[in-house]
Amino acid sequence: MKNFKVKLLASASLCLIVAMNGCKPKNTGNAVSSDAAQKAYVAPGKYDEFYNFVSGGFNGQMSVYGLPSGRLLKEIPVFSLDPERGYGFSEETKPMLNTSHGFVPWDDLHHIEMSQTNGEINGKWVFANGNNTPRLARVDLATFQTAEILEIPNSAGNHSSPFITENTEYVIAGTRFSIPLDNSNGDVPINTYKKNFKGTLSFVKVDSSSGNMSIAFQLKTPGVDFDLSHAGKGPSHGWFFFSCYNSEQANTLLEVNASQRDKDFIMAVNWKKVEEYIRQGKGKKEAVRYAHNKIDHTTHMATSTMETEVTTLDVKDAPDAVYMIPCPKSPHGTDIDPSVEYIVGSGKLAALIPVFSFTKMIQAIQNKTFDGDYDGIPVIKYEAALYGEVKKPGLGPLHTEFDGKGNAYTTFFISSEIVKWNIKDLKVLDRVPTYYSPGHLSIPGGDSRKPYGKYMVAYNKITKDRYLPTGPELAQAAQLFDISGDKMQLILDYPTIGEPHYAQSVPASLIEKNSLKIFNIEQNKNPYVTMGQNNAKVVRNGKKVDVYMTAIRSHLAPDNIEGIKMGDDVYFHVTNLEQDWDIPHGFAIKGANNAELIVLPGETQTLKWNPDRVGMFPIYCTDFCSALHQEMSGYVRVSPTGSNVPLTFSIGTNNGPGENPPSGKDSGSTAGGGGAGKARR
Ligand code: K7E
Ligand code: CUA
Repeated sequence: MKNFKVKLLASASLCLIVAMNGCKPKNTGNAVSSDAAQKAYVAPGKYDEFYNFVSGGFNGQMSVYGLPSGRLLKEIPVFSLDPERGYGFSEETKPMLNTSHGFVPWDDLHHIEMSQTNGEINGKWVFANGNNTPRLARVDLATFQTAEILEIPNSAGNHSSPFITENTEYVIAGTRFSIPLDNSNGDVPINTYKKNFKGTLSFVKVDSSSGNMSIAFQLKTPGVDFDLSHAGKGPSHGWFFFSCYNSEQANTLLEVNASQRDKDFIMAVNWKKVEEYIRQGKGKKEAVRYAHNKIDHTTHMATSTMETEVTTLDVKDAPDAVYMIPCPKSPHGTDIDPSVEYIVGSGKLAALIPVFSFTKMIQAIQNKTFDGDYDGIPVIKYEAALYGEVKKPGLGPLHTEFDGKGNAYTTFFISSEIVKWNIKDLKVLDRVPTYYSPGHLSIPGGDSRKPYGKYMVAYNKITKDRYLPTGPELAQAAQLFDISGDKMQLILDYPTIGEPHYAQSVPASLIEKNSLKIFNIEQNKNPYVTMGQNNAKVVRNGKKVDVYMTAIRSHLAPDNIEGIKMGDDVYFHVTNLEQDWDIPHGFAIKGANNAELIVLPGETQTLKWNPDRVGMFPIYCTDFCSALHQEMSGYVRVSPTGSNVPLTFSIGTNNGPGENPPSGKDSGSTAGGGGAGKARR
């Protein structure tokens, strides 16, 4: 393998010292010199220069790192349950994971894309795709929480997503798998693929102030597999480019049968024209079902609405709006340079990189320089759209990013390397090995009109022999390179959470200034909020028991509850009264078939509990919040069905006969009231 043929990264002087000491390890070329390591060093207490948002692949989440340190700052739950934060476990967040298939607690998150203004990242939201049960998510960068999830109907495997247009007009959702569409008969022989299976490209509108998503229209296409996409910007604004493979329309052993043709396609869609057709009423309203889930940041509650209609337009009814550009060998990435003139196609099995010219493509369309059609869609002659080919760049190109200085960087999965090449003359300038088999790569702003250059991260699929062994499965890993000079220089290796695919980075200043520190409790509109500890109470309504509980350092109120009975549905509505940054409280109860809650300052979260036996159940705060965090606990007594134990609740007053609380620890008064209460009916 080429992997081991590496360049010396160490500076000459350091090499000399190492050589003189005679302790040069055999694979020193793989190691990072201390000179290089300095570039990734962020001193304790100092902030990173960039936020790095990274897809988690099959963990269904998004993680946030700092660059250049590689420090993991946060994992944001998106499509998968997260017991660490109670996401998908609390009553408030359960609706986020609702779909037309019911509650789907997991997905496969491959790509993230940050909202843009004029083709530049604006730091408001970051979108993510669900690759399994087709969904789109929007994460709010003020709270670093998932704010919205939209299911995509007529789709199966939302892989070509969530790429966006230059002013975040649309987020795209292109289906990886073609299928019989939702309201056609899906109960057909699989080998009727060519007849019955269709693809769709969904254009999802984003409200510029709220960020709310809605499906504007879906384009129905021939039954190919959509892989990746990017929008034109500036002069090419109005166009979207989608790589597609399986133009053979095979339905079995795709490895062989979808690799028959020498070229597949990049589909070019003039979405402005499609918009026009939709305005003229050429679209068809179709009955479908898909979930639309949103969090309200005043109630802290998610709601799930089942939508029932979508507007579709068949490409056959959209003349002059859709074209095919031939692209060699099962194209994967389709990437557009910051000048937005060049479209880079990456054939997974190709040994060259074709670069297409937007200007030439438009001319070819005007001159009708076509090479027949694909299922009625005009196919532009390869040479007519081609700007040129990067020759012998490596094997298996996957993804390309740009540094804004006229250079492109492409990952090669098969030859395990990143190759830097010049966009204008298509000459290879430099190559570095990666350990091993990189998928995506990421340069801050590297797919926008304003790349920040400086750093590049490779996301490697295989780390064999790079780290201490951890059993049969090893972590996926990132490698950070300094790209400010002519040569790419490896400066840091770090394992990652999940299996990263795409990632994006932005200057910290863009995000930092909008970051929320607390939720204002005065604005908490949760129907079960408890405003102040004096209002803490337990209310029974038949078998339903609502516990209005507060949390503040260092007690839960009430902390003694009696009169809960077998068969009850108990809801602990915990309001965190803190108005101080970084003081969440947790809540857990023994035996709950559920997770904990983490309640952020000013927020209310609800845990549902069904007692399964008679007895005593401790409750406690799970987040080490103060010196007396271990004291932040209590008891819930469960009695048999039909027992006459009255419902009572208290904090600080429920002391045994003749026993007094120890002096100086009059919890009744620290609690600012509390006291015993009688059940309310
Ligand atoms: Cu190349 Cu799903 Cu973007 Cu992974 S995809 S690598
Ligand atoms: Cu609150 Cu620990």
